Amino acid sequence: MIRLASFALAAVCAAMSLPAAAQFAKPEDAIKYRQSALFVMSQHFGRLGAMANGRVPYDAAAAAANAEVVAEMAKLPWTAFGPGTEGGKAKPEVWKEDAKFKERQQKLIEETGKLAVAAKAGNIDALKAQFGPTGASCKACHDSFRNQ
Ligand code: ASC
Repeated sequence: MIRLASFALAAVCAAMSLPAAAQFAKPEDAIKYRQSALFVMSQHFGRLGAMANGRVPYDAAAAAANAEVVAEMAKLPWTAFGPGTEGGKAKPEVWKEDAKFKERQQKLIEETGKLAVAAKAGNIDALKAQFGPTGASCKACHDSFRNQ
């Protein structure tokens, strides 16, 4: 039983350490995956923006739910930028400036995490205060790594 469990654990660890590209059947799948995660993120971020900017009434529960999705989506795209997955709107710099790209990813994950915390606080001022810095972290990465 213990042997089986440790075998299963070893298999999971081996799968996790596979090259990122190996998680996708083909490069187009990786591109579709990262674009999908980013698109879902943008939809939910947009709903938060509508509240933060007063275009729709503030709804604390909806804000918390939307921010939760944003924070989760922010973690996903990065494994889908593996070697051989050039394309979509990604600039070649993605595959040339690894440290900078990773730093931008971390910043987004950090800011969206703060956004989820702020949204859970249940007041619009907390949401407004963190909306701008989060959008800035989207933009900082786009400016360097995405074609318009
Ligand atoms: C959005 C969205 C982005 C970011 C960015 C912020 O709502 O789709 O890509 O915000 O425009 O500057």
